[in-house]
Amino acid sequence: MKTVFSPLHSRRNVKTELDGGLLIEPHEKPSRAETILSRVKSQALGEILAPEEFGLEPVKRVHTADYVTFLENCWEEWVAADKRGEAIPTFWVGRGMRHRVPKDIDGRLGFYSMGADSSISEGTWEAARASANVALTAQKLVAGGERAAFALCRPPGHHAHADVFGGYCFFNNAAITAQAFRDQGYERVAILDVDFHHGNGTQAIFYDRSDVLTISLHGDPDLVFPHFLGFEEETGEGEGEGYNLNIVYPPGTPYSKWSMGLETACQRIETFRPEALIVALGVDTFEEDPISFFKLRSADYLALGKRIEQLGLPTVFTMEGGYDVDAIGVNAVNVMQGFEGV
Ligand code: OKP
Ligand code: MG
Ligand code: ZN
Repeated sequence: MKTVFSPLHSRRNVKTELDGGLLIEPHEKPSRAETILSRVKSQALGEILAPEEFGLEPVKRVHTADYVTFLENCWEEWVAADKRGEAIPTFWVGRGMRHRVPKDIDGRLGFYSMGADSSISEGTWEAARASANVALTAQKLVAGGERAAFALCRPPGHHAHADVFGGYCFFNNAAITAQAFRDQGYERVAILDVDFHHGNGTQAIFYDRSDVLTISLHGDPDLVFPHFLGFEEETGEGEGEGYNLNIVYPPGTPYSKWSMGLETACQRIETFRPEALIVALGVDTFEEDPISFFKLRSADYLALGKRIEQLGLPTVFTMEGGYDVDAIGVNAVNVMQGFEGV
């Protein structure tokens, strides 16, 4: 399987993440992507390609133009406003207030975000753009006849809505990939999100559509981020009714239980008969992950890859989360090797 990777991911190297009232070293750090890349090389998974430049057009098929412009200018505006730290939102639209875009950078940061865990500094824009190009290059490979491709995206994407960042995500790479397939004439596309966290952005982007099936398996949002979306009663709306599926698990879930939901997900995908599949691949379901509560083991990722392969679909894997950096390479590449039947 070919891997698409951009060294520009390292342009996202913020020093802070607001967590527990402290500014800690971010969980979503550059070594994550480098560790996965090393494992791709040491396992000789396949060729490693640099991304092509697709411009902003395919990004704006999913994200609003004003949001894209905000991200492009955010850091410069922050610096111009004489702020001394990294750009972190402090204020949000509270209940009873107006959803109106203000001029002030503090107001705009709050308007376009869902949390304060994803500081912005110089280079975040370049890295987010490169991450989308990585996904779009993998999409092009698969549309061109490859059975599957691995988009080694960083930063991740599945928490980003059409005009909202947060959860370490800026551009929704999986959604951009799905929309690219649609725009190239693929009638039905499925997104299977196996990251530990709910793919809230992906769900929201396609919630009223029946052409893109969205499925996410994740930790109960009653207990964990993103807190305000991802419950099982969310099944889609309007045309999209029945085209969103959330499968929620409690703390301590091992692969023996998690894989039952995977089976339900795979059966739903089969009845949907998509022409392409995108797997939003987080490996923060791992037993040692520092911010998650499932109990998957490294060998389970081989089984996961094998089950995905059995769907028999052209498949793009977009990298999402996984924060045990020591294990992230083995676990992510195990999915690819399970898919390839190694
Ligand atoms: C991104 B992805 C932990 C802070 C959690 C949000 C988690 C974002 C996960 N104390 N911040 O889905 O892996
Ligand atoms: Mg998920
Ligand atoms: Zn996650």
